[in-house]
Amino acid sequence: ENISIIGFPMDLGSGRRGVDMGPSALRIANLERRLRNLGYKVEDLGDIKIKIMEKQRVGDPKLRYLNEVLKTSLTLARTVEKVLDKGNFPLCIGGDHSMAIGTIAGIAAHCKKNKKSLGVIWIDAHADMNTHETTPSGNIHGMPLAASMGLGHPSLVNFYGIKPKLKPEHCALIGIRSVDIEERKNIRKLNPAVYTMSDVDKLGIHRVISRVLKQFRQQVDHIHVSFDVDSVDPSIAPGVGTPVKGGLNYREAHLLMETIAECGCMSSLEVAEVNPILDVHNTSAVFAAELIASSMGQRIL
Ligand code: DIR
Ligand code: MN
Ligand code: MN
Ligand code: MN
Repeated sequence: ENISIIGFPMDLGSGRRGVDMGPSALRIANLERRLRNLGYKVEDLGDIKIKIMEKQRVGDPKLRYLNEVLKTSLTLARTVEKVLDKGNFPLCIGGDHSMAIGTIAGIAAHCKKNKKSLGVIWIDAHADMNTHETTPSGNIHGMPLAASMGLGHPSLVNFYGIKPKLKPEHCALIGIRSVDIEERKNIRKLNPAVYTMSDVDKLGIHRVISRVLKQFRQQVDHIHVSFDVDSVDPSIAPGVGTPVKGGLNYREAHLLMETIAECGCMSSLEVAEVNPILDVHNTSAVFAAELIASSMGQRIL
């Protein structure tokens, strides 16, 4: 199998600077070599061009940097769609989580052409289900999941001409522990499966992911995993856009990804929110690269 790496050095969607260096940090953590060692053919398509914040206008304070987010997401969506159309596995590395707008759009377009149904496993401390009406920050990285399911600003919801891109019953969130008050209403309205950290504590991560995979294997043809590295506890991964206490521990995170690999049913992956500025010796990117390897089949024995 061939993997195509796509870098998306975006920080316009988040409140803190530095996640634009995520793709570099992951490459420096030897992402490509780790995947080659697993037997894959890997091509790195490089980074999608994004204008620096200093050259941008904020615009609407409830949809900060919307124009540049839309413009660059279009290039990302086209690239992802092309990679899937030629039969390769897209591995998108970010960048803040607004990248999911483009990634999911490209996947949805590929699925539509090929009459496949799409499922998304969203692993994150946050639900990313705000809209311009509920956001407390105006940061677009808090909105991509709601937008993909058809809720939010028309420019995001109608993006790439597919609406909705994802059905809520084909979406599962795992690791959630920080949800804004108004955002809760959006979650209730759309009603995807949500496994909070409390659920992970009670059920165990293996039971949680097994349940999701069992359902998705029966109901969808393409499983996309959207992994926000802040799902992991900041004691292990401090270099993330928005650290939140009480996340997945080292083995929970690996077991989660190993179980996804065992299923053999993941068709695309994106890894978001690595922020080397907040990191210590690139440990979070190294950890993220290890997790990617686990999800692609790296085993202890
Ligand atoms: C918060 C933080 N819910 C917001 N969101 C995210 O600004 O909408 N942080 N995604 O990673
Ligand atoms: Mn996120
Ligand atoms: Mn997050
Ligand atoms: Mn269905």
